[in-house]
Amino acid sequence: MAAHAPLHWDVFCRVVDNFGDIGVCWRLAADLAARGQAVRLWTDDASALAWMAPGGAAGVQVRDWAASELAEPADVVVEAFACDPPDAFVARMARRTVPPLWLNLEYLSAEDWVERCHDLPSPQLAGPGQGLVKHFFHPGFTPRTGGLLREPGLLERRAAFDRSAWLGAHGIAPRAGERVVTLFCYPDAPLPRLWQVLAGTPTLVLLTPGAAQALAARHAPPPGVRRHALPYLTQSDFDHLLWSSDVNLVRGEDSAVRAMWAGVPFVWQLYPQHDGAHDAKLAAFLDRFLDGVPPAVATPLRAWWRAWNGVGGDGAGAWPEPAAWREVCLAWRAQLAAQADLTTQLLGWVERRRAGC
Ligand code: TRH
Repeated sequence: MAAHAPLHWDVFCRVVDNFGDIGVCWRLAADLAARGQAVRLWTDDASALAWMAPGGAAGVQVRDWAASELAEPADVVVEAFACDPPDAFVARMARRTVPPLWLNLEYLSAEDWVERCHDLPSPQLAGPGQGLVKHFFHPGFTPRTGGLLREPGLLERRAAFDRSAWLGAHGIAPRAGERVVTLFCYPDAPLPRLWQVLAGTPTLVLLTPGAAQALAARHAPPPGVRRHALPYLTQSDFDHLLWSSDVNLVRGEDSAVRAMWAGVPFVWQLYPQHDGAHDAKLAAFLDRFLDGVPPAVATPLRAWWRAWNGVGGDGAGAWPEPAAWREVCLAWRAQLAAQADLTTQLLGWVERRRAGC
């Protein structure tokens, strides 16, 4: 891992809803700090960090959003998901002799336009930041994007993981021959469809708190399918949960990326958008994920993922054969792991900009 000049970073995170905003920002802040950077994470709601990262991280200061109005800007400002840092802070940025580098960290998408928009400058022609240039930093699945968060050593830890020990330590006891499925979904997930596809194979479903447990309380599973309610886990143990399962149903953005690093069959329920934009995002991802995959796997997967996301997939039936499905996920992970991770790219981008490149 190349050494990078230790800089000061301000990461701004406004919690819109759910856990992904703070989940992504925390993961980025902790990864930067682990690489020697000093990070202030400014957020309007740090409450989820109490269970997501109860021990915090060396080098990360979690600060209240409002206090940033009086703060002196750092060397690099990361505005997550266009959350608009306070005007007073931005005005200070503009007044600095050497203005900070300013990035807008965008939401994850597999759509083609992402590659065209990644790293585009946005000169601020008016307002408190007049004269500054903000750049768009797009995470993504190809080398012409900003990549995905993947902290150093993650895949090595994954390879060394002891599933049985972790499950046992957390009071989770799959029976012999029982498939383990993790469910992390939105309230509109069509759970009866999941019960239908699980029926007939002994399965232990691990239910994350919130929507998954609420849905499973309303819809009893078929015979042979057992439910186990989980507490909120730390981000590190959430990874271990994904690594302990045979199939992961994940949602949003960050848990989907973590499911890809798990190398286990997964289904992604995208954050539902009222204008149906998640349909296009889903289609774009599936086109990349299933590119070159045999129809025996690609066809049922695409149908089922579309049905799970409520965008068609009426013919959705059984899942693909597990070993073939797992091979697709392992090949996808290998393809992603061959690309520079997001934090490495971000650090390189900052160094180039500060060197005037
Ligand atoms: O919670 P989400 O639906 O967050 C969403 C998405 O990020 C979406 O892109 C965004 O627009 C919206 O928020 C505002 O799903 P996501 O992205 O997977 O974030 C969940 C985070 O919570 C992730 O970092 C994993 C973490 N987590 C734990 O650490 N432990 C747990 O027990 C659970 C259930 C989640």
